[in-house]
Amino acid sequence: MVLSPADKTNIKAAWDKVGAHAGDYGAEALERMFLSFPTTKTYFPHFDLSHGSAQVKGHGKKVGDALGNAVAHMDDLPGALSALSDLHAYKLRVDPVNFKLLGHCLLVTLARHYPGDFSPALQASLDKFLSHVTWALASSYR
Ligand code: HNI
Repeated sequence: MVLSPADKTNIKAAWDKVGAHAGDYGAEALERMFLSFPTTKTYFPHFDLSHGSAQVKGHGKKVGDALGNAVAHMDDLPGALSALSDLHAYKLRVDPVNFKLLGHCLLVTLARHYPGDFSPALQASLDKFLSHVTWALASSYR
């Protein structure tokens, strides 16, 4: 499964719209993940996970920025995400099944904020992109 030129155009255009909201949407996706998939909370025992928490907002910004960096390096996601993959695999020891859950919550978040743009084609491109991000993040586990 490769990202086609059309996928790349769709993803770049969507991320341009996200712009300065990346941190907010990252935090919203995290909150959705913690509520819908409560086992994910076990990785954040040191966080205040309540609605509006400054820690979740701060972490949302880190996740949002990492995704922005991934969009900017779509042709080399394993390279762009290798340090993060090492961190999640060796230090944080996050089970990679969880990456899919956050990816799903990111999709829902974008669909909610951009209902007019969120065509089936855009969903498919973003879903592919997030699968590639997930795959790259999981590469240090192999
Ligand atoms: Ni993740 C830290 C990016 C999925 C648990 N994570 C980070 C950091 C980034 C990041 C960036 C900060 C690194 C640093 O400080 O150098 N994480 C991402 C991305 C995804 C992802 C792009 C998927 C799209 N992480 C997940 C998932 C979990 C997860 C699914 C667990 C359910 N991440 C963590 C934990 C930390 C973390 C735990 C450390 C948090 C802290 O500050 O203590």
